[in-house]
Amino acid sequence: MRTVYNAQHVLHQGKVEMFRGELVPCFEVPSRADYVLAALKRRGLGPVEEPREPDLAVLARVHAPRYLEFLAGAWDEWVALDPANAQRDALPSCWPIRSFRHDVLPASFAARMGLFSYDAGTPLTSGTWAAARAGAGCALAAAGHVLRGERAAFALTRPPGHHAGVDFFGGYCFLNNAAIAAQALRDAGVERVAVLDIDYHHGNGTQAIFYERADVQFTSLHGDPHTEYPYYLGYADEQGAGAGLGFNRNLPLPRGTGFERWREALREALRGIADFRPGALVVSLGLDTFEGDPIAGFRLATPDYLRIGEDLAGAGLPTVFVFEGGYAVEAVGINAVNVLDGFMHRAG
Ligand code: 6XA
Ligand code: ZN
Repeated sequence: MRTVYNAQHVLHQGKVEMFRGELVPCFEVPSRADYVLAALKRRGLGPVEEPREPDLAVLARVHAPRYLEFLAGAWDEWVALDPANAQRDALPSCWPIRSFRHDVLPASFAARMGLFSYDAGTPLTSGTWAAARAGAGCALAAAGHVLRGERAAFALTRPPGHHAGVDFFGGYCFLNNAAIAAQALRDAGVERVAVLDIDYHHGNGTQAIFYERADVQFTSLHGDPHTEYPYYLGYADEQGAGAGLGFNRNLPLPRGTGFERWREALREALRGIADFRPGALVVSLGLDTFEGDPIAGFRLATPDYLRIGEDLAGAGLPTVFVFEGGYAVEAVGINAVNVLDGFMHRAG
């Protein structure tokens, strides 16, 4: 399997995030991708290539132009407020929730940070835009390989993407790489695209992007939002709206869930995907379902990831894998490659 690697990921290196009333070191660190790359090479999974920069117009197929403009200029604005900010991450601290206006674009940088985000755990840094933009290019290039007939391709990039919506960042995500890949497949003529999100956390951004559409089906297996981040979306009764009714499926599982039960949910998800008869599958590949993950609560073990890859290959679909969460950094590399290896074994 071909990997499209974002060598610019390292430009996004947050210092701190808000966690339980304190600013703590970021969990979403560059070494996550480094461990995956090392494991890929060690196990000879296939060629690794770097993509070209994507056009902004392609990103605007998913994201709002005013949001992309904000991201592109945010760091310079932050430093213009105070030159000492060059040493600090930018974090939002004020949000326009119910009863506030969202149509006005305030002049204040702090106000726009809040308008375009939903948590204080997602630092914006000097290299965030460059890293995120190049990462979206990886997702697009991986989709391109699949469109040209490859059975599967892997977009190895960070920051992750599945929490990012049309016009907001959060959950360590800025550009929704999986959604950008799915939209690219649609735009190239694939009539129905399935997105399957197996990260521990519900992919609220991806769900919201496609919620009213019948051409992109979204299915997610994740920690029950009653207790798990992102809390406010990811419940089983969210089935899509308007033309999209029936094309969104959430399978929340309780904290503590082990592989046997998780795999039953995966197979249930795959049955729903088969019924949709998609032309391609995009997998949001989070590895924070691992028993050793420091910020999640499922109990999957390293060999289980081989089985996941096999089950995914059983869908028989051209598949784009997009790297998402996973913070037990050393294991993330092995577990990610186990999924891809299991997939290729079964795919033959
Ligand atoms: C709250 C936890 C963010 C979860 C990020 C993640 N700071 N999403 O792994 O998939
Ligand atoms: Zn996650």
